[in-house]
Amino acid sequence: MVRQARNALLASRRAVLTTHLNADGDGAGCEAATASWLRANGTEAWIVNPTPFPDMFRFLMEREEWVLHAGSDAARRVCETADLAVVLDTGEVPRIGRVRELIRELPTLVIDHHPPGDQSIGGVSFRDPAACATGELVYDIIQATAGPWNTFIARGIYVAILTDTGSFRFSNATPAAHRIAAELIEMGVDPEEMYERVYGSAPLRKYRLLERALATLESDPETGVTWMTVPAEAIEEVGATPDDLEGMVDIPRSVDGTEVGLLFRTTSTGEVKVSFRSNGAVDVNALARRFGGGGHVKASGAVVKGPLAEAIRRVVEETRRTVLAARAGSNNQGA
Ligand SMILES: [Mn+2]
Repeated sequence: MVRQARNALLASRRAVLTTHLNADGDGAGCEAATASWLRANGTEAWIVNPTPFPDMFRFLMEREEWVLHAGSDAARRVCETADLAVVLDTGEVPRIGRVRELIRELPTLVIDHHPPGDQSIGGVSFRDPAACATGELVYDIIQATAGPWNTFIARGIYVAILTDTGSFRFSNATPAAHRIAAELIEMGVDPEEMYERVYGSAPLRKYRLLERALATLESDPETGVTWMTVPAEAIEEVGATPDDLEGMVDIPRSVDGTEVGLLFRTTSTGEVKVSFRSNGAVDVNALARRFGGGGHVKASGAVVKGPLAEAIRRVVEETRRTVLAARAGSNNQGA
């Protein structure tokens, strides 16, 4: 699979790279690294994302001009004349939004570490759910080609792995994740600098938003359900971007005694987006599915009908019931 992916990349003269909506460090880091590596190999690489390239990851780009806005004439021209589309960190059609139309006619290579869903993007695919990040797969491709490596390639892959492993704290912080990080540090990546750039600073508006959200923090100590709301007015007032909400659900989850942490916010269509985080006793994938959503056992999401107060009441109530049922189940098993 590595060889097939590498061959597809090296055969391309002009490639369009993309990733999922609201690119994270893995998506953006893989794009920055792959663009630099392809350019070093003589392929004209461009980045066209369904939502704007995140400001916080711009420092990873060797040249900012390689990033094109999906709605621009330049992006349309590049997609019309490219010979390959590379989809990174997702393999699902709905996750690439408006870019789907732009790359519809192009041969496509998917490089991803998510388990395949039911709306897979066709073409050549290099997928491995055991990889800690898509950055691990990009690393494998570049190693299989013996580089060439440069600072931008190394930093992009380092940040991809750093962010997807929660700074090497999650269960996907595998020996491979650490080994690759070690190699990249030997190539000159400065871990302290990368941490500072990614986590060490945030725009003031992010803290203003957090202040407003924290004022809504509530907890039911009996069941260990803790929830917080990001008020729509606050998002508007501070001019928050999706990056500013990143990681906020970890606050209710991290409150002492919490089994399930919930984060609520209204969407532009008036529906309510819910993020579920479990500390282990409750399967929040199953819980989110009851509201038409889903995800992983410890992290999931759903979009439910408004109004907000009613959505909170319903979801909190169902979550409480689920925690009590899980407790009863484990008590029975113990008896
Ligand atoms: Mn990822």
